[in-house]
Amino acid sequence: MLERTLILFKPDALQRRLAGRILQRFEDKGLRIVGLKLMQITPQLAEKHYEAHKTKGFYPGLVRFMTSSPVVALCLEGKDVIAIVRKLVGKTFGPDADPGTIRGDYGASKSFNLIHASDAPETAKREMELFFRPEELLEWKPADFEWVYDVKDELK
Ligand code: 3AN
Repeated sequence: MLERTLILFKPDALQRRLAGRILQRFEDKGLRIVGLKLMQITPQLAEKHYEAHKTKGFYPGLVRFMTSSPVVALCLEGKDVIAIVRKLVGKTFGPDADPGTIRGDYGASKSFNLIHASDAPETAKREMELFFRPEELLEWKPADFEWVYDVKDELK
């Protein structure tokens, strides 16, 4: 089934001019951009987004980091896109992440880890609603769609 996921290129990704290279990886995989924007996250939005980590020691620093300079918010669509994107992103901490993953190739830090990606359908829905208005997410079909997927078998 086609699903959607929310991705953020964190402030370190933009400060290090890695946005283009990171986006390229998702396009190369055959995933479809359905929403994309540069934005400055407010403390309120960062706090809401990371609500689940409110009691953790790293939470205040995480909110400070996420609001320190602009981020890119990206919504991607594809079959099983949530799991695929998590694999492309890699383990949470740069030093642990495997080579070939985004964090593994570009990240050396535990707190500056370049990118966020939703981890389940419920969180993807919640996060997409936090970062995008419905009209900012577009329905469209890339010209190569039938070559990215064996449509008759995979998207029944
Ligand atoms: P992921 O982003 O891989 O889903 P989570 O959900 O465990 O990781 O953590 C959310 C975010 O909190 C991470 N992306 C990371 O930026 C931050 N974080 C998690 N653990 C730590 C930590 N021990 N120190 C600093 N930041 C952390």
